Amino acid sequence: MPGFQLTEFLTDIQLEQFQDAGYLILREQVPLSYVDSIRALSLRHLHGEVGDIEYEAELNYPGAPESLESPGGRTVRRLRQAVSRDPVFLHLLREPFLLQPLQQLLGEHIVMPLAHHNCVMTKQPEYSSDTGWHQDTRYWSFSTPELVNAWIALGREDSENGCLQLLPGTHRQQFFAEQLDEARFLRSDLPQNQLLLASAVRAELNPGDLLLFHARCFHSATRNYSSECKLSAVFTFRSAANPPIPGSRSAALPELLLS
Ligand SMILES: O=C(O)CCC(=O)C(=O)O
Repeated sequence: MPGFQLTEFLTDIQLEQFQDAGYLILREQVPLSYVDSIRALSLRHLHGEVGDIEYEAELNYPGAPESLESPGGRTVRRLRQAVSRDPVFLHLLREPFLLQPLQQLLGEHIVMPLAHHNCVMTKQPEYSSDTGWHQDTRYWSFSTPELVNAWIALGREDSENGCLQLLPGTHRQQFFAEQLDEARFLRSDLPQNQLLLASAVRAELNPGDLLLFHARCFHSATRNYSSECKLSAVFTFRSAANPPIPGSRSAALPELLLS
């Protein structure tokens, strides 16, 4: 999977890669000072179960504990509402190394909905789960599905600990209803999906690497088979010209006007 050196401005080649593949990795884009402080506070919030938390047991994906009361039931999947947890997140979100590439991808005025990815994903060694192939936009409601996710590695991410995998180009493709299950995951049992699934790429990341991916790009991840917790800070962005549909879940919370 191609990666790139520290930059604030995306080159034409990088822009083209994002348009074609629906993702881009910017290596060492986020300074380690951010990585270290977000990692430390995430571990504190994880162990103290602080703030708005999503538990693995609530989603019931393969590998997750059956209920909050069963063994491993308090395994955290996500520390939600990251920006409400510590000022470091707002500092990070206003940094040119993040905003500049987003402006090149989405337009001058960048908005971050608080209703969607605004979290630290916490994939723990025991009781974490497999997330099937999905598009984030499946339950999101905006004027257009043109949204971009920023995924910041707070540690090593690889196939052992459940790094993100993507299906390149799927942000531009149309899918038939029968290719998806009732929860709109791409059906991995279906012969007609096999060619697509064979094109999967793994986003192996090091601390401070930034993965930008289109919210329509299908992605998945396995559970964490390693002995250490995997942490990633994840945010979603839209252009000011792409507002949420009034009354929808996407419009349920305020938004940050970042540029
Ligand atoms: O790390 C994972 O399991 C994938 C998470 C994900 O894709 C999501 O929550 O939308």
